Amino acid sequence: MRGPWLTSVYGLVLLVTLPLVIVTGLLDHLAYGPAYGQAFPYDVGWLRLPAVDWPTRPSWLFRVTQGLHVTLGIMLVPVVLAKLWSVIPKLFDWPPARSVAQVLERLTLLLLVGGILFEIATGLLNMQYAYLFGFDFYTAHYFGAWVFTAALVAHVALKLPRLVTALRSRPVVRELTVGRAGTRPEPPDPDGLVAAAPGDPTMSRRGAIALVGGLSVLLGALTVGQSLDGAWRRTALLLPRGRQPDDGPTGFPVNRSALAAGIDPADTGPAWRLTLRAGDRTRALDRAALLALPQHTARLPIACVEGWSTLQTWTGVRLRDLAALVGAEDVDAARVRSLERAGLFNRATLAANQVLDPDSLLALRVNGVDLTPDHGWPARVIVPALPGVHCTKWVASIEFDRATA
Ligand SMILES: Nc1nc2c(c(=O)[nH]1)N[C@H]1C(S)=C(S)[C@@H](COP(=O)(O)O)O[C@H]1N2
Ligand SMILES: [Mo]
Repeated sequence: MRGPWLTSVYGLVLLVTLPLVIVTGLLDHLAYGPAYGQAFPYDVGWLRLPAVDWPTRPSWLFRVTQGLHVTLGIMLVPVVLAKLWSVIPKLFDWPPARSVAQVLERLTLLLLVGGILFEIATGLLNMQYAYLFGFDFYTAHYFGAWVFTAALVAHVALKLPRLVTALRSRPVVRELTVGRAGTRPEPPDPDGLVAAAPGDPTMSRRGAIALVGGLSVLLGALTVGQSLDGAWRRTALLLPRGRQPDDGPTGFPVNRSALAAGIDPADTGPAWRLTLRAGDRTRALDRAALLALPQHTARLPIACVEGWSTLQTWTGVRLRDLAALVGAEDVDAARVRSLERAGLFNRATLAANQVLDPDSLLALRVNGVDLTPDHGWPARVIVPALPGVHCTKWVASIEFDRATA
């Protein structure tokens, strides 16, 4: 079966879909940017993306970019493996260095293959929250993506003519009518992908394509549930983190429980105060005082950078109203801090547009009931289109920077 045509079919699928994975990945990095004051991701030096504030509209923006990135990325794993299998003779080309051109080509292959395997590994581990090696997966994934993308561009430039020739050599529609019995080797090719002495076919080419396509669809079907609400969520068998913990108004995924975050119930009881600060102005409000302020309700997603997302109805005080309480109508940024002491996500910086959106809330209630401890009681941030990781739970204080200060 192996040969330039089959390799080119897998290659074409990747050529069309990988740019979408790359672009959504870059957008996700922009949304979860180093600019926003969390432990992750690290500053990436000259690979920094242009400083634009992540928009708040449409509110499903990050849910879609992150969902596409993760779901497509998982679905492409069988295609990548099949493509690697189809070029196995190339990977073990011997002697390894015949000419400068060949050495350069092999170097791009090393970066290409190493790059995509690294991206798959860091992506999948991150989704399972397996922060195993004590380094920041997001930043590693980001650097790996640039290495891979550069190698991909070089590879496409080198191989595109060959891909076109190979695809023209056997019209896809005709090839799909050929069963196992009629399967013949492709003619010998300069890359040596076709076996010198092929055995009898054990499978047709259309069978190989159907197998890979079927696996891809199966993986997708076991993944998309984490981006859907209701009963669909239960189909996300591969991503247990994104599944429904239980039914009822607060039965949606929890990133970090109050227990895991070390939240002391004594700190979230009647003694809890929200501290607002802008310059030398300070206000402290308890939950009753917050509930006495104008309440606003918005239906907004939480979309976790690890892949799952969910749409819920949040009620609380507008962040811009809180800014106004300390005279920071002209807010430039807000620095939110949690009661949580040691966690990586115990603080976040919100840009001006993210504070000023009329749906940006310090939520006190969700789906008509009080927040539960795990969802951030007594108060948590929720901002349209903002990655879940910046929607700080168990908020202790918000400090507003003023534009004119
Ligand atoms: N203080 C604090 N806030 C936090 C987190 C955290 O670990 N600590 N996790 C964040 C992440 S990564 C996500 S996806 C959302 C999840 O909100 P939920 O647990 O209410 O669904 O909370 C965010 N807020
Ligand atoms: Mo998250």
